[in-house]
Parts: sequence; C-alpha cells; structure tokens
Amino acid sequence: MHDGSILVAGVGGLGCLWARRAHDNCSDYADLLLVDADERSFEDARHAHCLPLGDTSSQGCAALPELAESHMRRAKQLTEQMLAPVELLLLLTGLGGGVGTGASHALAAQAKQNGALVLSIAASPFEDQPARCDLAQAALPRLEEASDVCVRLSLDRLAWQARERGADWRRDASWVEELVQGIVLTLGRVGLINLDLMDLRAVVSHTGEATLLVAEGDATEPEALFRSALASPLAGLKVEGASACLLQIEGGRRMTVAQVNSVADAFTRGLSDDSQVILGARMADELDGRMRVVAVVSGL
Ligand SMILES: Nc1nc2c(ncn2[C@@H]2O[C@H](COP(=O)(O)OP(=O)(O)OP(=O)(O)O)[C@@H](O)[C@H]2O)c(=O)[nH]1
Ligand SMILES: [Mg+2]
Repeated sequence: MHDGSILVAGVGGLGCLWARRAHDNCSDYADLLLVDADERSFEDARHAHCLPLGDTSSQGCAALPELAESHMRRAKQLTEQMLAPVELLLLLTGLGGGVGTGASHALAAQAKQNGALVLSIAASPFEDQPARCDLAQAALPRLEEASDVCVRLSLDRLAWQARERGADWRRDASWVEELVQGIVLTLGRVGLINLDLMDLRAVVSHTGEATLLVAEGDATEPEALFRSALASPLAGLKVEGASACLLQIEGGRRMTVAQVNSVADAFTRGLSDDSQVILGARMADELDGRMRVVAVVSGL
C-alpha cells in the first residue's frame, strides 16, 4: 500500500473492467482492488488485490444482490485489512446486476467507517432494462448514504457517446478513466499549486449534493472546455448555484497564468457568489497546447 493511500476499487464485472483501465494510468499513486464473484474479472490482474466473492466456480451473482451482499459481509476481515491505510476510496460499479448492486454499498460503508473519503461512480442500467433499473434504483440510496460523493453515470449516454467515437462502450469508457486518473493525479502528484485530501474533504463536506467534472481540450478555448465538461455521461448533472468547487487545472509547459485564470473563470462563473473555490494547477508534459480540468463541485 502507498502512504496516504488512494484505493481505486471495482465492484462487479463492469466496475472491475473500468477500475483496471483507470488504474493503468495512475498505478504509481493508487492501489487497485477488484471485487467480483466472477473469476474472469481477475484474469491477468497482477497488480491488483483481488477479492473473489463466493465460490470460485461461479460467474457472478446472477442479479442476486442479497447473495453478493452476504458474501461481502463475510469477507469483512479481509477488507478491513485492505481498507485500514486508505484515505480516499474511488469506487466504480455498475448497478442492476448482482455483485455491484449488492456489494458496493457495503464496501463504501466500511471504508467510510474507517475514516476514508468515499467517491463513488455508479452506472445506471440502460433504460430498456426495466428489471435491472428497478434493482439499481433500490440500491442507489444505500450507496449514496455510504459515499461522500456518489455520481450516477448513465449507460445510455455513455453508449451513445462511445458510438459517436466508434468505440465499444464497455471497454472504452474514456470518461471514467479520465476522471479517476484526474482525481488520483491531482492528489498524488506535486503540482504548482498543491491540492490535497484536506482540500477535497473541505469541498465535499458542504451540505447538498456533489458532482464530478472532467474535460480536456484546447488551452485557448476555456468556454469550450467547460461545455465539454457539461457534456459528460453523468445522469442529472447540474452545477449552477454550487457553494464549493475544487478545481485542478493541468496544462503543458507553455500554459500561462492567464489561461489558468480564464479556465477557472469559465468553471466557477455559475457558482453562488460566496462560494468556496479551491484551485490547483500543474504542468503536464503530455499536454502540449491542451488543458485538462478536473472539478469536484458541491453544495448543490
Ligand atoms: N446491455 C448490456 N448491459 C450491460 C452489459 N454489461 C453490463 N451491463 C449493465 O451494467 C450493469 C452491471 O453489470 P455488471 O457489472 O456486469 O454486473 P455485476 O455487478 O457483475 O452483477 P452479476 O454479474 O449479476 O453478479 C447491468 O445491470 C447492466 O445493466 C452488457 O454487456 N450489455
Ligand atoms: Mg458479473
């Protein structure tokens, strides 16, 4: 485990797939935990802590959340050990099946009880899957309760955006990857203006809902950057009137203070007048002429 540790966790098939891909880009700064009843989620996952739920011959919990939940509770001693050093848990899951629906809130609750900050990203099923939607709907309040921030990803929107790019929505959920990577690197790397977990805590502790934004684009077009952040596949996204915002802005070597200011301005203009804004900035060699913004907006 890393110091001051950040844990990226995937729960269920979709969650594990996304967590692995997201973790690939930030493995120096975060650990990876995969939780599933389906062994296929652990194939070639050499750098991960793997927690198989139930007997190893099974292929998931076949849309039986109660079964997954009881398996998860039985693994409590193991997860207790893994969660002990964790300060930030980034939990990825898809609701509507068995494992993600039944086990994700239990893991989140345990992490929170251990003092970790919990950010959950939960995909809601496609709208043409009513039975899965009902399961997801029933599970969501418990995950929200167990998380400091819980954002809902719409699979319909994600799939639509992936189709536009000619990509496979399951494997190429680049939005999820960028967001996780953005948050981990924001907190894990030394920047020009440093953000840390205390800043994140300060922002998410505002009462009300919170959401996460991520965008990458041309450094000279801050407005377009903001619009692309709003075009995320999050369900029910709104940022107007928020009372707090943590903003991490990354750019290439030639990024100027004026550019940082314009981007910060575009992202914070719609917030309430007395809002708390915490700003971080960092040079990233790979971002020549481009900027990447990760924002946590709260008090909605
Ligand atoms: N249509 C479609 N939906 C999918 C697919 N994969 C995942 N989903 C959706 O994502 C949700 C979560 O899926 P998984 O992560 O595979 O489910 P799980 O948590 O592993 O659950 P079990 O396998 O039932 O134990 C499901 O309820 C579906 O709505 C897919 O290949 N096609
Ligand atoms: Mg599964």
